[in-house]
Amino acid sequence: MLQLPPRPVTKPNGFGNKHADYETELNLASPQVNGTVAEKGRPYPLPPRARQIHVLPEDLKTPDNHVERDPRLIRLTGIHPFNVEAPLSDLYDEGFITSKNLHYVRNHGPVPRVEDSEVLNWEFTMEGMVENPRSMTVRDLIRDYDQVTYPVTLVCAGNRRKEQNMVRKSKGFSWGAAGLSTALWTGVSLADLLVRAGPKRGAKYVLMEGADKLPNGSYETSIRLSWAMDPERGVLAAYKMNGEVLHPDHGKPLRIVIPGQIGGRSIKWLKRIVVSSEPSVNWYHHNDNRVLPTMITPEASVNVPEMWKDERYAIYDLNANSAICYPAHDEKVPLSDGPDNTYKFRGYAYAGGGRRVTRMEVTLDQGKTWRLANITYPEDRYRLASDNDTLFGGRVDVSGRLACFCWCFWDLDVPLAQLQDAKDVMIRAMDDSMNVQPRDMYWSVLGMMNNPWYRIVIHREANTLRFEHPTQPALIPGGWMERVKKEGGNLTNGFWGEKMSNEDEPAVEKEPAKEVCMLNKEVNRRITIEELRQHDGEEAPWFVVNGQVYDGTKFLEGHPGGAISIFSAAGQDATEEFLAIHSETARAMMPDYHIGSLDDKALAQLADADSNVDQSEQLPRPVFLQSKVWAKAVLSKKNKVSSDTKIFTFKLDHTAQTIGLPVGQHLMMRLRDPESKEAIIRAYTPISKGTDEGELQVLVKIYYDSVDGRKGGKMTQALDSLPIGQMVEFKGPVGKFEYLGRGQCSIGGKRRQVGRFVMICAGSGITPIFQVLRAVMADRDDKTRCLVLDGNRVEEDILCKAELDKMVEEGNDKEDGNEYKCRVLYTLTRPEASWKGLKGRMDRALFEKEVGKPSAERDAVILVCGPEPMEKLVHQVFTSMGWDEQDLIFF
Ligand SMILES: Nc1nc2c(c(=O)[nH]1)N[C@H]1C(S)=C(S)[C@@H](COP(=O)(O)O)O[C@H]1N2
Ligand SMILES: [Mo]
Repeated sequence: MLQLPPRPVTKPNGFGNKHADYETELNLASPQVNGTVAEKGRPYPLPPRARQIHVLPEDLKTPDNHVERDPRLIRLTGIHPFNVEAPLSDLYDEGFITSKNLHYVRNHGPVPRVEDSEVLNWEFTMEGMVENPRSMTVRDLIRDYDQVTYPVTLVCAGNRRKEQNMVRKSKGFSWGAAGLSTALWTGVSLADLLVRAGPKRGAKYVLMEGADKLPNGSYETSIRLSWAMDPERGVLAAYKMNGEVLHPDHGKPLRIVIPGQIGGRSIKWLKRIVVSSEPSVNWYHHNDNRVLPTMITPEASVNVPEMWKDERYAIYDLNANSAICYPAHDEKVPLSDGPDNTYKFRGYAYAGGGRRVTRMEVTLDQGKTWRLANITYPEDRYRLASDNDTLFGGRVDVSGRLACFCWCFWDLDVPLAQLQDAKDVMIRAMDDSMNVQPRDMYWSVLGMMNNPWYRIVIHREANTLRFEHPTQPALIPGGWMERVKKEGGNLTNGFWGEKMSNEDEPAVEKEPAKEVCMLNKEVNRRITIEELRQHDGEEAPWFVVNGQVYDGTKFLEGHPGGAISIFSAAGQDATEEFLAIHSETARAMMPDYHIGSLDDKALAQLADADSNVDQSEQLPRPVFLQSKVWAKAVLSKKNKVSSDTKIFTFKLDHTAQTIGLPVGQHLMMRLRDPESKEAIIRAYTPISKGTDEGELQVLVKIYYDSVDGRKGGKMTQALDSLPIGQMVEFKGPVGKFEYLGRGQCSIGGKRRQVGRFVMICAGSGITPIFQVLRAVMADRDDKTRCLVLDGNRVEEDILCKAELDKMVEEGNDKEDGNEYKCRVLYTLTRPEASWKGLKGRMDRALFEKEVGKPSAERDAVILVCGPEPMEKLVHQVFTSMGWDEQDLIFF
C-alpha cells in the first residue's frame, strides 16, 4: 500500500550540490533583517521588513532568556510561557505576510534552545508503521528532497476566545482576534517524506512530537495519514520562515506546518514522526484543541474523561471566521466632513481545509439585510509564479493546487449617513462549502473555534462616531461585551445583551457568580512581611493571594490536595498557583480564611523575592530539589514491586545532579490530574538516598478505584497512568524531622541526641523509616539501636523486605558483638500457613511487649508512619504508657 516509487530528486535553483553550501543557503552567516529587496519584481507579496529585535528584560528571568522578541506583542499568559498576539491594527497593517516579529506565538512551555550551528544537524525520526524507519537531519531534508516555499496562515484554535470568556469563563486564556498570522514557509512536503518511509498496511494516522518539555510531558498530536499524503493539503516540514531560519518561538530549527487546520496540529521543534493505526494518546492531544458539547461546563468537564478522548470532538480543519480590523477599537470618525463621505470597513477572513472564502457580508441592521463586501486574495498572486520560480531556496509551489491556505482581506465603503443611524456593524464570511458564520456563539469548555458574527458597536458622540470592538485581548479592559455585562445585560441569549420582551431560556447556562469575592469585608488587618514569614512552616501556615493573606490552618484537613499543598505555599505568594488551580467554588470558600492584607513594604518585598528566583541561572544546577521552585524531572521507568506498588524512576537534569534530600525529610510531588487538569500535590519520601545522583526513585503504593465503585487515590492513580517520558514536578525538602547521624536528630529545628529509635510503620509507611534506618545501619560508628515494627496483611505486601533484611544483616556487625543494633519485627494480619513471624495487628499488646515504658534516660524517639487509624492508636497507647508527646514523631 502506498508504495509509490521515490520521487526523482530535483534540486531547485539555489541548492547547487557542488559546494553543498547549506549554511549559506540557510542564511546562518547573516541572520538578516529580511533581505527581500532583491526579490522585488515578483508578482506576489514578500515578507515585510522586520525591525531588529532583542532579548527583552522581562524574558531574562525566564527559561526563554535566549529568545529575541518584539515588545509590541501582547502577552496573554503573564510573562511566561510566551503566548502572544500583535495589536490587531499592527497585524493588519503589516499586510498579507506577517513578519516574524508580529507573528502570534503559542508556546505551552519553555522554548528549546538550538544554536545556529546545530540547525543542520538537528535529528528527527520517522518511525512506527513504516517499511523504512530512519533517523534523519535537517541537512538530509535539504539534500535529499524537493524544496518548496509557499504562504500559509496559521490560526490558533483559541482565536477570539476572549469573547467566549466574557460570556462564561472557559478553560483557556483570552485571545483577541489577532491569534493568526501568515508567513512564507520553506521546507519539504511531508507526503514526500512519508512516501519514502513507506507506510504499512493499516496505517491511518501520523503522530508528530516536539522537543519542548512541558508539565504534562511532551507536546504530540496526530492527523490522518491520508491528509498528510494529500498534495491538496500541502502539509510541510518547514525549516525556514520568511526566508530565515525559523525563529525559536516558531519551532527552530524544524516544524510541521499544516495549512487549513488549527495551529495546534503544526508541531514545533519537531523530533519524531510516527505512523500509526491509532491517533495520538498524548496528554495534549486529549486535553487541548477540542470543542466539547456546549453543556459541558468547566465543573462537569472533570467527570467526562471519555469525552476528552473522543476523536469526534477533536478539531482539525478551521471553521469560517472573520474580523473587522478597521475601524479599530475606540477609533473615532468625524461626521463633520459631510454625509456623502464614506468609511472603508476593512478586515480579514479565513476558512479551513483548503476552502476559499467565497463571500463576505456586512449588516447594519442586526442581520435583517446584508450587503456584499469586496474580497482580495493575495494568495492567488503566488499562482502566477512561473514553473521554475524559486524563493528562499524552495520552488514556489502554489499554482498546482486550487486550495486556499491563507487569509484574505475584505473591504466595504459605507456612507457615514447610514452609519450614523446604525447601532452596530456585523460581518459574516461564507466558504465554498457554504459554511456561514453563525449569529450565535457556540460556547464550549475550551472556548475554541469561536466564530459568531464579528460585531462592533457604533456610539454617536456629538459630531463623531466612536467604534467599539467586542473585547480587548488578555486582561486589557474595554469592549462592548464587558460593558454590557457590567450593565447587567445577558450575553447568552444571542441578542448581544439587549433585553428581549419575552426572553427565551439562555443558550448557554449562566455563569454562577459575577466575580467570586475572596475577601472577608470585616477584615482590615495590615500584615507585615515579618509576620508573614513567621507563618512559613507547618504551624499555622499563611499564604498570599492577590496581596491578601489567608490562614490555611483550619483547612489543612479538608483540602483536596492534602495539607501539604497548603504547607508548600506557606509564607509565600501563591497567587499564580492558586488562581491557576482553583474553581469558582473553591474561590468562594476563601473569605472564611481571609485574615488581612499585606502592607506596601511586604508587597514590594514579595515582588522582589519572586524576581530573585532566576530559573535561567539554575541550569545546570548541582542540586535538584529547590525549596521555593518546582523542579521538573522526566519519568523514565516504572517497576512493579508488588500487586499494587511500583517504583517510579525519574531522570534528573543531568547525571551528576544530586537529589538534595536530608535523611528523614520528604519532598513534594506535583502532577496534573489528567482529566480535570487540577494540580495534585502529595509528600513522598523517595527510596533513593538524598545524595544519589542523576536519578530519583520513589516507591508508591497505588490506591486503585475499587470494583464496587469506591474512589481510589487521585494522586497515585494519576501517577500510575503517566506514560514514560512525562514530566513530574518536585519541590523540597520538607518535614520537621531530620537525622543528622550518630544519634543526632533535628526536631523542629532543635537538636536532640537519641540512643534508640522505635520505628513503627505499615504498608508504604516504610519509606521514611527506611531512610533513617539505612543511615543508621550504613555507619559502623553509629551506635543508635533500632527496633522496627512493620505491620502488613500478607507477606507479599511487606515492601522492601529483601533490602531491609539485607541492610540489617550487614549492619548488625557481629564482630562488634553488638548483635542487636537493629531488630525488625514483621507482623501479618492474614499470614499464609508458612509464615513464621508475628501474627495479628499492631496493637497495645504488641507495643507493651516489644517497647514498653520509656526508659529512665529518656533517650528514645518513636518514628511513626502509616494510615491514620494506626497513627492514632500509637499515639494513644504510647502516651498512656508514659511517653512524652515530644518523643513521638509522625511522618
Ligand atoms: N512542540 C510544540 N508545538 C506546538 C505548540 C507547542 O506548544 N509545542 N503549540 C501549538 C499551537 S496550539 C499553535 S496555535 C501553534 C502556534 O504556532 P506559532 O507559535 O509558530 O504561531 O503551534 C503549535 N505547535
Ligand atoms: Mo493553538
